[in-house]
Amino acid sequence: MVSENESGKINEHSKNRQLDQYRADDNGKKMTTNQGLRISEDEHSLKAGTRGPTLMEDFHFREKMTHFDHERIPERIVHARGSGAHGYFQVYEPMTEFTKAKFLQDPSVKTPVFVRYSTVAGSRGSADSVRDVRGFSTKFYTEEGNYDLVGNNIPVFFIQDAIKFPDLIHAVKPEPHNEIPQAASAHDTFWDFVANNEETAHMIMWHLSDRAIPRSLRMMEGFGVHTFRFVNEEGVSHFVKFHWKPVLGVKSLVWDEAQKIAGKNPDFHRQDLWEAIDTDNYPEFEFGVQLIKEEDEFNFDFDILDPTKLWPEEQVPVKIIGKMVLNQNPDNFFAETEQIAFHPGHVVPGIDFSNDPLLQGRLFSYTDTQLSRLGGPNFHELPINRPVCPFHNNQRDGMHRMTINPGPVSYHKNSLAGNSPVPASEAEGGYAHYQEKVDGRKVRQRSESFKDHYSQAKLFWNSMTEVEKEHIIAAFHFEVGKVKSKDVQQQVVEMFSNVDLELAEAIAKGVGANPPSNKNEVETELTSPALSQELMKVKTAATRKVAILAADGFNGTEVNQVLESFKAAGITAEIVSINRGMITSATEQQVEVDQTFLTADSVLYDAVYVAGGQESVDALKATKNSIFFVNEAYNHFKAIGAGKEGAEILTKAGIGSFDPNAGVVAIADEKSGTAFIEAIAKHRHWIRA
Ligand code: HDD
Repeated sequence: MVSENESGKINEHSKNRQLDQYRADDNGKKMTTNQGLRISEDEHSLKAGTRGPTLMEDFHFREKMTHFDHERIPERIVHARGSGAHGYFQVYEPMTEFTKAKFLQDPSVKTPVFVRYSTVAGSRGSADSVRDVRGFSTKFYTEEGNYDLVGNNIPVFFIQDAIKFPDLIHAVKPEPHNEIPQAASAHDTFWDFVANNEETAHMIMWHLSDRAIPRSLRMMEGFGVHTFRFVNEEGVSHFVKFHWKPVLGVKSLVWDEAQKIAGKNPDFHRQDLWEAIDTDNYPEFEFGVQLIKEEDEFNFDFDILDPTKLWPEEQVPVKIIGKMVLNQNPDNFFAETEQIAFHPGHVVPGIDFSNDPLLQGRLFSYTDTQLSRLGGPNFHELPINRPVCPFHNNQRDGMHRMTINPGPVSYHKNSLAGNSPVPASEAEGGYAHYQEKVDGRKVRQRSESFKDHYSQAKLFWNSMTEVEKEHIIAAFHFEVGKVKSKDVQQQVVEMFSNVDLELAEAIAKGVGANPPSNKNEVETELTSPALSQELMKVKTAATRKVAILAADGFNGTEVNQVLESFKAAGITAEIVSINRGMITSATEQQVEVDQTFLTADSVLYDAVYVAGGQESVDALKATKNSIFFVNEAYNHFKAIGAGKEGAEILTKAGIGSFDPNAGVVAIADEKSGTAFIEAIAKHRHWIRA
């Protein structure tokens, strides 16, 4: 069993059918050892007498214990914390003009995919909502082999050359002497690295922006980061950058909320992804490409091979070419999400590399890391990693080999097996590297064209709205404020004065450093509105989660009406009350409480609605928790709705008056329900600030 389908026809179900061959259903079965021997007793080890020593011959105990002792594998050196899902990808129109990649030709074909999202710095068990870059890796199981797009939710990177990657990661990971702090960049070694490696400037602007604290894995963009190549049947190449655009728009948490979520629900993003798929609210991402003709390579004021640079969308538009739908949760976290092995070098004909020195280094690192993580060279045979098309070569043996290759021949060329397996011609789908002409001396140097580290950092800064700028400054205050070394703090201030003097002065003020002495601020008024998530048009309340605060005596008619309008808008709601169990409305309608003020918290919801009904409001008013709940949601700029009597709780929570423009909506009739949903769709109401 090497492949799912020797005929090469792949559809949306191909991977699932292949995985079916490996799925084991233990339900209703008798327990056995791994050798298939039925076990009669699983709670007592074999002893010499009931109070005597355990015997060596207890093979069942030994097998069970040995397996348990070896259940862990090394976590990923980066991106250890991750969550995955199955789905499919479909192209909108044939991309024949640009690439011969088969999965980008036929709009009727659904190519199976597995996506793994991740944070970078934290350990496997760290919290989801930390400030960090998010990994966004997609494995396309195509008829021509697996294609891996191993990207992030930020379009640029910290460094320009892969040789610096170990240094970057050593600096950001917990400090080695005391293993502090977990999953955080707010510490001395990271900021020391930043201040001494100016190429980080642009990425740091993104890292300190709201992009690094996404509301949901379903609400962030994805980027291939590097410049890749598309190559068509005629051998014509275009430079290409890849984009994922979330159908729900790009939304973020606020920092105070993100930190609290890390304690209240460390699995916040993982659970959100799982529940969305479980309730058929399938996450969707449109796939986009930016294309640059080969002859235009040098027509930009940045080097297109430099991974610390993006291609402004206003200059090089994003062409939307397809859509990915994630519609199936994994069956087993370890077997699928943990064992999946991505590699930017897993390409298909029609997709090739550029000379970006970061990408070139990645092409070595990914297979190498799987060898220690997955224990040998046969990790491609693990069910989640197997292509759904056939694979044949002369590679043999090694740890955990599963394929049985009959016959004596395992070498090329040969005559005994008719010289098979035989390399395929290009016409037969054989991968041929793009024949780029390269010419140069062997040097350990960076191109002069990589040396402008500040123009695009400034472009990003210029493109932010006021509130986004405030968040970036606050993030600098937090991150650099946690740095103990005054010297490093001052270096950071000096470095960012190259980006923007006002920004650097603001950083200095907040962290108690001296104003910048360096006045080399880069001069550019350029903006790229596409970089601002606040300016993005997608505004929908679909799949958002609202807390309904209610107790006995709530206004049932009003709550029913609100729930109806929520349903129509695709919003989910939970009743939060003082105790679990049932509560009864003023008109004797019973509803079940989902959460109490102890099990829930406002940070876990997108909006709060305080149900009307005097008795209910009086009961809620008597608990400080409900007041805090509403106050906190308000301070996190979330939509607040309240029935007539609910207004009393708002007043107690320090909210002046109803004001739909500030997202505080009185729920009185159907129209006000619509206003509340619009307020939720706006996501946050910065006007309150
Ligand atoms: Fe990497 C994992 C993304 C630069 C070396 N990387 C990893 C994952 C993502 C990225 C999303 C997690 C994959 C998964 O879910 O299993 N990495 C990036 C991006 C980069 C980048 C977008 C820059 C544009 N990475 C990068 C460099 C190197 C590595 C320069 C080393 C030369 N990355 C690795 C790794 C990992 C990895 C050590 C750890 C686990 C793994 O590969 O499978 O090899």
